[in-house]
Amino acid sequence: MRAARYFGPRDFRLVEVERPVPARGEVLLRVRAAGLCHSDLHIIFDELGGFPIPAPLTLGHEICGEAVELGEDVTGIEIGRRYAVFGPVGCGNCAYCRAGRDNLCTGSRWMGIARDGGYADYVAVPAQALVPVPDAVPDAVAAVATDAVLTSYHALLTVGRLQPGEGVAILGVGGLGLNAVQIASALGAVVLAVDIDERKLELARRHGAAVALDSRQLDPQQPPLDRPITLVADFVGNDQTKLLAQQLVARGGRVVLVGLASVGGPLLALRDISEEIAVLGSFWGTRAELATVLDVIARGLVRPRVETHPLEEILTWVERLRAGEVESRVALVP
Ligand code: FEH
Ligand code: ZN
Ligand code: ZN
Repeated sequence: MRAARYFGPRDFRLVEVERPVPARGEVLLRVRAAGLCHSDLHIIFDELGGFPIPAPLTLGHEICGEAVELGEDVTGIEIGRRYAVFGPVGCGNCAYCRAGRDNLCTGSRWMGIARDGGYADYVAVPAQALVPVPDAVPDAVAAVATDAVLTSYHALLTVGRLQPGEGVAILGVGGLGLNAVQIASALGAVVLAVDIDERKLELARRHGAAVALDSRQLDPQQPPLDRPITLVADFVGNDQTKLLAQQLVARGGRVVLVGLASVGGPLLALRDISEEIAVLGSFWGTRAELATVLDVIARGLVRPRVETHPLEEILTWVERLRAGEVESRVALVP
């Protein structure tokens, strides 16, 4: 079968490999779509601050597939049915899994990051990672729901504790940020969208942002909403956006860091302390939240923007995403 594999920094190729055989407790999926994430770029171009990636590795951690073969002891999975894959699949036994925080599982082997992922014709997945896809949700939308929507949902609701009516700033309106704009405005927040790309800012206005501004025209001393910005979610995570987040957030507010553009970076220690700013990390989401996200999408409350392209073109789309030429989320179709 075909697989887009990482062999080491800047060595990412489409190759022929053996089709996987599902081990005990695993399911073989025929991949129907796999979303392209900025984190894949950070892996390919060695920008994760030394985070260990086992090579060779098939990347792709946003997966929708059809169950075609069951490993031993698998029950409750239907051959022929479509499933979304919960990427940070937990062990089910550690304190975090038992507390429903399986995204923090100490024993997880993240799909497409620590074990072979979905940029391939087939992928073997632990059965407990599979979430049925509602009929109303297309393959590519279900794929990106597993990260680009789930991560935004988790960051705003679970970590950010978003409240209806509060002022919320979304920094970076790419794949995740645009979903965050939709989620926050659907939940009654008043949303400021910030980016440097006018096309993305126009999309944000069309998807619920009350105000959408180029960060270079934004004066943090004159926040542009009719209310304090008490929650800021940074989906970029470079030094400039981390600083802007802490300048925008109101006294006593929350900053949620999601993007990985630069490991480390500045913190406004004095302000964070004297004005009790909560700076919070947010990672991916939980399996239970993924089921909720798919339901929210099936009911049309969030409409993720996805464009599909053949798996054969993955190297082209990696370069276009890196060049900032992708407006929505790209999903590769084998
Ligand atoms: C992927 C790899 C490492 C860290 C974070 C991520 C996110 O894209 C998962 O949503
Ligand atoms: Zn990702
Ligand atoms: Zn666990």
